Amino acid sequence: MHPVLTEHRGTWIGWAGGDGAAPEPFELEGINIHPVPLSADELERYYEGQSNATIWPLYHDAVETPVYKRRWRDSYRAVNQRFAEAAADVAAEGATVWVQDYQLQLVPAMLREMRPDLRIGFFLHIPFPPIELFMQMPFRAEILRGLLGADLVGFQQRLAAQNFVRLARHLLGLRYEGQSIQVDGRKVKAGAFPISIDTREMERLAADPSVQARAKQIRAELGDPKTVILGVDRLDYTKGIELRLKAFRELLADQKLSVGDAVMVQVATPSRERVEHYQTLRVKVEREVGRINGEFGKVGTPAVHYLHQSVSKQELAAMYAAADVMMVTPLRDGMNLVAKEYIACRGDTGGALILSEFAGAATELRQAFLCNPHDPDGVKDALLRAINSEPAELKRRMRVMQRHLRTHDVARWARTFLDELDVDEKDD
Ligand code: GDG
Repeated sequence: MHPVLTEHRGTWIGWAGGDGAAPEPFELEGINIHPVPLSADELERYYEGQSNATIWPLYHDAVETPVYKRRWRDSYRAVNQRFAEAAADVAAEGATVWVQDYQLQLVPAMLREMRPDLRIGFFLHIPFPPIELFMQMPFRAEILRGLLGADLVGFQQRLAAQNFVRLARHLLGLRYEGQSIQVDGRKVKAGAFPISIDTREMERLAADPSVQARAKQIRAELGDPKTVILGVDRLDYTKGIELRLKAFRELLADQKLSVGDAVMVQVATPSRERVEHYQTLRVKVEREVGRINGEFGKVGTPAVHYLHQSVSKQELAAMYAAADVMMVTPLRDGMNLVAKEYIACRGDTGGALILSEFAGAATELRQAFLCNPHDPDGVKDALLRAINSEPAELKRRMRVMQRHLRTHDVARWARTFLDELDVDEKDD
């Protein structure tokens, strides 16, 4: 959101981080920052509970079982109300407010109630589930009404927007035409707005001589193998980290790959560490890494380099530039920006992207080596095809995807959404 906020001179209303009092509003790099506090109790119930142990797994096809607790729901309401009030206080007459993501789905309706003069947009960064799954949610109608408070509800994918309009009919009996829902005499539009990256900025960063030098150094430190395979994810069960490790282990066991020739680097950034699903996942991933290194590693030459830490943007760009194969294998992902960042960092040097069909990015990046992450043999096959492809073929694929990302960047994403929000107003 950073490049979007600098371009549009917006005010960012967001969680201050941590618990306790929030700092006074301040300005940073031309952006007005308006912090909103969460208490320790809200951090546990609203953020870790309702947002990340209920909504997050449910919206990601319930790949982990969602947990439903009434006290989490109450906290979600209270925090959404606080954000709505903060926006109502800050927004000028007739201003546009753009609400971001699943933690704030009640805000559009709450805000409309207080400030009917505002133009309200909502964007969901994660998938929106099909009706059958959404119907599990105990306060499903309230969430849906919350979202319908917006004038425009944006999703990463066309299918998600369709799930939403169908749900409005199914759950609330609302009429829709195309992607437009009739609500209390208003028109609420739904649409797909696939998010992207600041492509030029990422290309510039990767081309920086210090980043290029670091990329060479990383390869040397890995023992100059033929193939560097990279994974970069928040340590999250939706990202398919375990299945990627398993595919690599089986290829080593089948002797289709050998340690020394191929090495895997997995950056697993710490995330939501107090949520139980995440603690279980960490144990599983670390056990698998230990197993692979125990079975296939040699002294000084592990098969997998595992980093459970966050790295700098420069280091990340150097890793992308150093990697021959990038593995992005989520079981479900709204978009996946890592896939796009990797492509932007390749310059004209080729490289291969293995991409899950269940990532939003797969709709656009058709020249990736697409795979079904639920099929281990399919993942192994995609990895081998990527490793064994001709350099000219890899460059050709990469060039097509790079061209796409240069025009479809984050600025275009924001412009398209905000224009659509504006068009509606003129139509009214
Ligand atoms: C949600 C949706 C959607 C990761 N580790 C480090 C680091 N990162 C950066 C990556 C990338 C971002 O974090 C992760 O974005 P993703 O899109 O891959 O995934 P989520 O965090 O799940 O994001 C997703 C996205 O929202 C946007 O709408 O695409 O589907 O789930 O930018 O580079 N950055 C640094 N160090 C790290 O260790 N500096």
